[in-house]
Amino acid sequence: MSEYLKTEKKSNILYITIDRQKQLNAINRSIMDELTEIVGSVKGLDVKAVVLTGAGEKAFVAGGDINEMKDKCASEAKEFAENSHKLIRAFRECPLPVIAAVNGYALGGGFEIALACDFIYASKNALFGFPEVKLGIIPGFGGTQLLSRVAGPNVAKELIFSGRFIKAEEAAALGIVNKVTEPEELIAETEKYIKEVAGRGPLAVGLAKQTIDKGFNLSLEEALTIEASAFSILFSTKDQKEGMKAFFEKRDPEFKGE
Ligand code: CO8
Repeated sequence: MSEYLKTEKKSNILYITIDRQKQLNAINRSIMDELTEIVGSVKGLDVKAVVLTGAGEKAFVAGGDINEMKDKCASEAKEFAENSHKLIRAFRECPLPVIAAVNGYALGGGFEIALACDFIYASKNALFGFPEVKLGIIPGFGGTQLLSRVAGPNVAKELIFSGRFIKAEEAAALGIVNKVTEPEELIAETEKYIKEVAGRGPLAVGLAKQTIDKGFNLSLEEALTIEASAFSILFSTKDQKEGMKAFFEKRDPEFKGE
């Protein structure tokens, strides 16, 4: 494993920490590829959620490694961007909630990685932004599309055209961040949420994620068809029988993910 990625399994959660503090956790190709691989193989790990965070207080991820990008030609840059999109797909296809716990700078590729997660919890000291235009480029790791989908194209344009950084509170007001915490409470607040989800039916949680993501860019009619299909699939699971039985027996359900 890369010296810059740390993983830890703790109380049903897989923590992935990007730890390259001297460069403010800027990510290079090998970190990206490894992250894609780890998120793509969480299925067999017996965890309920994945939390992605950055080491230290200063940064979540201050972007793609500019040093690695600076001499690329156009065709290399295209391949680089397309390769980075694999990470977004891996996050979307992961059957578990993937939560970004953002501390400090989440810039460029760092903002994009956070947006690729299911949602973002951020500490008060978090700063989000797309400074790419200051480098003469645009976000290339899904940022133009992911931010538009989360906050609308007008917000995406305003932030991407200027490269302006926004604080966690402004990001929350724009619907980019789900929760803002004190810096020292970021992980505890994230864990509190995951504990709640861990008691829910895992197949239901996984299918809810898939249904929301798949339906998001379709017409309402097409999206409702996907929902009806996912809804019906769950009625052939033991978890559905257990969940409804437990309701009438006035006890907590014991879901097995079957
Ligand atoms: N890449 C490489 N090195 C970086 C990066 C980065 N993105 N960000 C910071 N560093 C390095 C600095 O060069 C510096 O190194 P050194 O100590 O050797 O000089 C060290 O980290 C500390 O940084 P600063 O001294 O600059 O710290 P400050 O507190 O003064 O400033 C900032 C903090 C404002 C975050 C500043 O470092 C900064 O502006 N960083 C660059 C931010 C940026 O432009 N990010 C976007 C990069 S482009 C991008 O992300 C496109 C993604 C494309 C897909 C990527 C797929 C892999």
